[in-house]
Amino acid sequence: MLKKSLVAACAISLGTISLTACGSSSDSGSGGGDDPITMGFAQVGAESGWRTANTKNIKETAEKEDVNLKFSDAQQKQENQIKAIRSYIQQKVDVIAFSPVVETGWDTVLLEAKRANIPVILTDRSVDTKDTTLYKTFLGSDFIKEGEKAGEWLVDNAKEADVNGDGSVNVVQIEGTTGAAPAIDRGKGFADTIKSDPNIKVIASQTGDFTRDGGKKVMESFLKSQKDIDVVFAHNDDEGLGAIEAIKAAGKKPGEDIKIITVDAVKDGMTALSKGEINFIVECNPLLGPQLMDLADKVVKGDKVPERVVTNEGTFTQEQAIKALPDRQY
Ligand code: GYE
Repeated sequence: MLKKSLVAACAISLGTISLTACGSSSDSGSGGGDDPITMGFAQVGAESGWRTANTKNIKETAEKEDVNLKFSDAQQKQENQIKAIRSYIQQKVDVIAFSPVVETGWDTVLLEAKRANIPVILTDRSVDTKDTTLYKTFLGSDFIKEGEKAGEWLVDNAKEADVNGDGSVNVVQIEGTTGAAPAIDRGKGFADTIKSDPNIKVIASQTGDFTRDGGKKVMESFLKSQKDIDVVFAHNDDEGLGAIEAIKAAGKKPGEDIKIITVDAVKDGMTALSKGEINFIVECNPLLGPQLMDLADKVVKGDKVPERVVTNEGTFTQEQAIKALPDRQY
């Protein structure tokens, strides 16, 4: 249980036992005693399996930790997220957490939160700002590394990935939401890594907005406009799953006639990988709830938190996906 005002001696850990023991006394000082923390969370949307798992995990953890969660879904629109943040400021929540749909354009609203003395935690995606005092910490994946892992697999498997056997590995890229940190950074990590093999070329790149439908439409157009596609690099599983539909509809075998690399490792993606329809997935962990609530507890108490908390992630081949799938939580 996360409580607002606890004496410093109790603020050592997030453990339920110590907090319950401390919080039950009447020494809670000013500001509402042992009221639960109120968190305003401005979510990106519900664009992907990753996002659904992330939302579910945040809601479940808030409930478990007795955090009063105000949740909003911005439907992938920055203006909706800004509105949600302003309303959390007005409601005087204890802490604001959000996953910025795009990287830029946040300074004004974050300054409003700062002036209202409401700490902000970035979760999952980062913002691009010169003023890093506008938020307390950023919890999430290293997206550049994710792009690099995708590129490394391709460099290591370039021979098999040259499906057309003409000596060049023609890659089409389905990007995430334009301007979003994971789209920018995965693209960068991938591009920088494949440079080491001059035979690997990105012949076309377009956004699929991190959705299945977007991935399908982009792939349909690539299949019409591009010759000899060997590989698809999709910035998330959902786009890759959409691409699979388009490839099948064009009479080709996904995973064989065209190799597919994606990011996330959600259940649907892992299922396609275990069937050989996707060839490699870079993991991106959506279960950020426990770490987020821990950080929220600390920033509300005024405790020091690290500027950056990076999540631990792996990668999956077909054999690894078959093994991991039965125990997969998301
Ligand atoms: O990879 C994608 C989602 O920001 C890490 O957003 C997240 C990305 C995730 O829509 O599936």
